[in-house]
Amino acid sequence: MEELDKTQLQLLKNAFDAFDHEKKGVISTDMIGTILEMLGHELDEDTLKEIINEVDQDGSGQLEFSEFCELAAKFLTEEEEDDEAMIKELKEAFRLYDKEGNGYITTDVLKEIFKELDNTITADDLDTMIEEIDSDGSGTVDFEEFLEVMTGE
Ligand SMILES: [Ca+2]
Ligand SMILES: [Ca+2]
Repeated sequence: MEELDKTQLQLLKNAFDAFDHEKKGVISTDMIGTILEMLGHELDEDTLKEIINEVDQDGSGQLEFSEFCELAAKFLTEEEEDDEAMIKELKEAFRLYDKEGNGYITTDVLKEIFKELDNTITADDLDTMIEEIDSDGSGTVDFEEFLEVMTGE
């Protein structure tokens, strides 16, 4: 199961509580079709049954909150991320590498990152890649340059 972040969890908790009218800590699987429809997923009965069987792991006919999260994760993670969310994630990734908060990553650090991602990469390949990425030849990669690499634009 994909991890949900804190904001998503909070939203799910609110949604769960809203459907759990009687505050039993469970919602009936009969609700699932309705919930998914509200989220913009119209499923035929068979698909719906399959999904319910899959998420209702203890077969109780009701979804406990953890099962509900499982269900949501299936649909939330299928959604295309919008650009804004992606840029935010990349910014966070960039910050991880830019440990001193300089606003740039040195090309040496970037080489290390590429080597970690692909240990078959040759030094020549690396140099070529870095040359392309560091388009102004400053020896450092700022966020703009980093973004271009990651989004392939
Ligand atoms: Ca259950
Ligand atoms: Ca540069």
